Amino acid sequence: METTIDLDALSQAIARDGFVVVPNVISGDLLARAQTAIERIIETMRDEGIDTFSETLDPNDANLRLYHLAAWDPVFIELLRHPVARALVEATIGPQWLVSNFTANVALPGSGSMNVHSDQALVVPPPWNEPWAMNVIWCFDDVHEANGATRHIPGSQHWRSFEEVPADLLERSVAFSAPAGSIVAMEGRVWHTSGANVTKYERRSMAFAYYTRDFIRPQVNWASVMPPEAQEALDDEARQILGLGKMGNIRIGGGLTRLREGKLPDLRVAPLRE
Ligand SMILES: O=C(O)CCC(=O)C(=O)O
Repeated sequence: METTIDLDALSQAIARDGFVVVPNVISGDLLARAQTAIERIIETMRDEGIDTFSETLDPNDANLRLYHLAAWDPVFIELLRHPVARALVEATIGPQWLVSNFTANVALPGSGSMNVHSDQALVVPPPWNEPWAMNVIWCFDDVHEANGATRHIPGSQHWRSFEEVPADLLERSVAFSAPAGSIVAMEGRVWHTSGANVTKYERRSMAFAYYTRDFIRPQVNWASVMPPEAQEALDDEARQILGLGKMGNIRIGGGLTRLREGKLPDLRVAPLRE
């Protein structure tokens, strides 16, 4: 089914509500490749004895945590650059961004909620005045409350400091609901958590593409987690969004160095240079 996507309306919804659910962003071959890649990663992790249980995040091992998706399969680079994801990220946090992290959480029956958190609070100290981070959540299964869909706290994008964060977070939380192939585009200040999967047989597979402004150090050091052959297969733009160029934080300063030429730097749009 062809769906018309009104990017302006979606960006306005994010600015107003902190998130938007966009159905039918992927389908057919691309959705199938992403689902298959998730299965393959789980299988490989099991074969290689890599633990899928993240004790620091989840209450039990019914959540399978898959890290560094972009290092495992090129389909995830494709998702990171998907035009809808990209347009919403850029409308929300601006054109200069890096991929901070890309993980999957496959919640099996019996999985429970992790601690409620905001992703921006994980990487930037308060005050959280503007959205400097954005999660594009890819739904590879139909997700709903009973199978543990991500839950968010309405209005929490307005909290500026830890003092404003109430104690009854889980009670205030509301589950997203979306068919497979949807994204939930959620700005970084929205407090959220995984839901509990209380179904008997349903699995819930979701992946979290986490983007931050380029002056924030990414959560993952892609140069370290990505095998050399996977890095060599990347094109220039993929290297750039994963922060794999030779240089690190030079974009803002790049503008200042041109002061000597008598030009005022435009700090907002100074190009990324190596
Ligand atoms: O799995 C979910 O629904 C939420 C995951 C999440 O927020 C995280 O991994 O930081």
